[in-house]
Amino acid sequence: MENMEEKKVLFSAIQPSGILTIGNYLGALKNFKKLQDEYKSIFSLADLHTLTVRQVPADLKKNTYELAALYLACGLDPERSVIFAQSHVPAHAELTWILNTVTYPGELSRMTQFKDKSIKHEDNINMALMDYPVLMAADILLYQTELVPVGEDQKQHLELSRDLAERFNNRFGETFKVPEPYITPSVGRIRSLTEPEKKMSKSDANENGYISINDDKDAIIRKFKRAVTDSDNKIVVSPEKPGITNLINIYSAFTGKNAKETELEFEGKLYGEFKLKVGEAVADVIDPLRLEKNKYLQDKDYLDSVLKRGAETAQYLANKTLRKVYKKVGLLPIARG
Ligand code: LTN
Repeated sequence: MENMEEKKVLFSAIQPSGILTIGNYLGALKNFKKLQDEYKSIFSLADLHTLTVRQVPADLKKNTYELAALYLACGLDPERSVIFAQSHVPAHAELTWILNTVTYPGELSRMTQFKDKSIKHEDNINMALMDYPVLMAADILLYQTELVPVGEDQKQHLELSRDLAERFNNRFGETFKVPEPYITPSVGRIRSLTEPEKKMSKSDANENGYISINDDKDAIIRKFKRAVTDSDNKIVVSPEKPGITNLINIYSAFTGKNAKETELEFEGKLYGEFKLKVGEAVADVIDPLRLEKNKYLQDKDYLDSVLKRGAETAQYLANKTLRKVYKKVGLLPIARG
């Protein structure tokens, strides 16, 4: 951690809410290792966020280990990054309470994700679901974070984090750094393999629509073989060819070639051959990743020890900010001695 002082603080988190797709991989996990080199990086498992929709407790537990193992398989190094479970650091819930005192219900009920999830989970529209963005602001602000890698779907939440930081600072004096979005290199939206008009999603009822991190090589290749295309045989990016465009984007993202190079490489080739090549390119990355993750998963004691160590560092950093906040708002410190 040489020159730690000069590096900016970067915070990111993923929810342990089940299957991750190659969309999640490309949008977040793939960049983690590089971010770890360039920033003072903090990577959390956002388990408290996951509770905002109904969970089977045993599954949540399993998914949390899965995600921790996946972080490590992606190359995150507990010696260099802070890797921890959100619920292990009480300051996240504590700062959420304070931030709630400067948050208006209107700004939360207007959030796109809240509205979407309220439709999807209409039998369980709970207060925590609405408060989700405030918990996220607490995650970020506790570490005096400067940079937050965000995809399109979380931009609105980061904007709220910035508003809350500024509002608190204005009311109580300079306390929080105001975080900036870190624009992740765009991979283009990864779409469903069966309905390319839709985003690739793990909640898709049709398993052939998405590639999960847990798919093995055979499953990956089979799903790409079945991917929906169209009836002419041109491998080019075009709004009229959402299926082929999606496959080109996926191939580009996994091989590092751009769309033009990909088009040239497959000029005059048949769809069948192209689909196989896309499947192989994806499997070349995802298969080793899955095996590595499963190796980590076999050693729960090691995973526990990584999370324990991360929680200790995170608690130390978070409590520094929380103490400042409590003092600013006028809460009594605990008497010493
Ligand atoms: N809401 C995010 C996960 C998340 C997060 C964060 C991301 C929770 N806390 C703080 C960045 C910073 C998601 O579901 N993608």
